Amino acid sequence: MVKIKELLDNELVQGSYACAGCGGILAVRMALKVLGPETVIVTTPSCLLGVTTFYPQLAFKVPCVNVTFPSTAAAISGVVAGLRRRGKSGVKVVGLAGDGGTVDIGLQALSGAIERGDNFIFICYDNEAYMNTGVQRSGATPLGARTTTTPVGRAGRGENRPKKDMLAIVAAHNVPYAATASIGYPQDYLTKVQKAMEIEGPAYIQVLAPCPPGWGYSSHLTVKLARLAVQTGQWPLAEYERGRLTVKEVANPRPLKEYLAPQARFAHLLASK
Ligand SMILES: Cc1ncc(C[n+]2csc(CCOP(=O)(O)OP(=O)(O)O)c2C)c(N)n1
Ligand code: SF4
Repeated sequence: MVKIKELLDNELVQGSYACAGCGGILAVRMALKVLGPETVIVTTPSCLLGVTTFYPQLAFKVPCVNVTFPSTAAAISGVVAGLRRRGKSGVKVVGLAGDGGTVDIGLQALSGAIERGDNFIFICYDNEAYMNTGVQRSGATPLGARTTTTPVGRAGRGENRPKKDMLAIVAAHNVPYAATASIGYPQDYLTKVQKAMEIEGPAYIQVLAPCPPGWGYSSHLTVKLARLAVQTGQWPLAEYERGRLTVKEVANPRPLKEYLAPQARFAHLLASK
């Protein structure tokens, strides 16, 4: 179990242009406190890339390679091979991508890299839409959510497909380690990052990362919503290890309405007809 007090107190990502209350940047900031300076980041077009790499500034204090959407995990394999060739052991290569760059556009390359058994961690910060380009739905958008491409009106009532089960897709590759996490439960999340670090081979973590403008809520609610998602059963905390899936039980689930009500993307589901 990671002890929060023992984490790095210096920041390895600092001075980004993320919105106030961005769950994605929190997910990355927290993970880097466990990963430490011996890390090479590979990122893809996303809010994360947009807010951390404003030339000539770079918010990361570790090396960071920016690649195209579909090639993230292929580039990860390349960096892993390059480090091996140069005899640099002990450096972890970590892919960071939004849900669009993971469950949709980056899926093929990720599948290949996992299948090859390369030694890397892939962290998907899941804000449940393509936020950087204006809140378009992705394969990770939950059923019923309003996005700019799943509007609410005469033509539809928000997203009409269930969220893609990415953990099951990754687990089907017989990956050594995969997990879901939430930025609302830092100790659980960071313990999972620590476990992923200790794996010699591919590891995947999908962390729920609320987005105030994309979900339509006030920025001070980010952590609360990340907790409510778990407490209402919307976001199970799961781990797939050595072929076994475990899901943390929610003792007394809270009413789903508590999670939905603060978010404009679900307003139509609660509106009286
Ligand atoms: C192949 C390709 N398609 C589309 C784009 C345009 N684009 C850049 S960032 C982005 C959204 C990324 O969404 P996601 O991966 O979910 O990350 P987020 O912005 O939500 O952090 C899109 C569609 C692109 N750069 N490359
Ligand atoms: S739009 Fe959302 S994901 Fe993008 S920087 Fe702002 S809060 Fe973060």
